[in-house]
Amino acid sequence: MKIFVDIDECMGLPCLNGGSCINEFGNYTCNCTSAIGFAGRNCDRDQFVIYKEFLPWANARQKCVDRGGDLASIGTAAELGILSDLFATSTDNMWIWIGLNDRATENEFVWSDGTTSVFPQWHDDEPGGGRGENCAFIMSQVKDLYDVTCSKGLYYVCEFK
Ligand SMILES: [Ca+2]
Ligand SMILES: [Ca+2]
Ligand SMILES: [Ca+2]
Repeated sequence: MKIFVDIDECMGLPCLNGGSCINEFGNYTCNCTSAIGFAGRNCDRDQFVIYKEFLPWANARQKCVDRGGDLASIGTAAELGILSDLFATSTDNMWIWIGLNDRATENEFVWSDGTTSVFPQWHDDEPGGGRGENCAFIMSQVKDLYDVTCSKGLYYVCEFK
């Protein structure tokens, strides 16, 4: 007969920034919902990171994927709030790629990471670029969305889970 003894890994407080710890047999999980703006195994990593290099949408997305994330999806008011706080750290009105695009089917906008809800607002008369504009960016000061041609070089924001 073997006896298994579970150690409560949560006793070591592995979840940072206010994340809640769930003890499991020989393991633990951090729920980062209460760690606003943080992600990762231990809620130790920024959920959103803005990269200030000018890249076309597809290249920007690949950079996010290579880093273990994707272009940001903004599916809730909470996520828009976290991004708004990030934007407020700069006085520039930045044009920033997000994951929203209608590259597959005209006017069917989807998030590159599979998120299904769209929280932020399109700017007046957007999206309006038809087949010539299939990628969306967010303008940091107004926090509205615009569609533009995907080959444009813009800043981008990655999201990490
Ligand atoms: Ca998201
Ligand atoms: Ca389009
Ligand atoms: Ca447009």
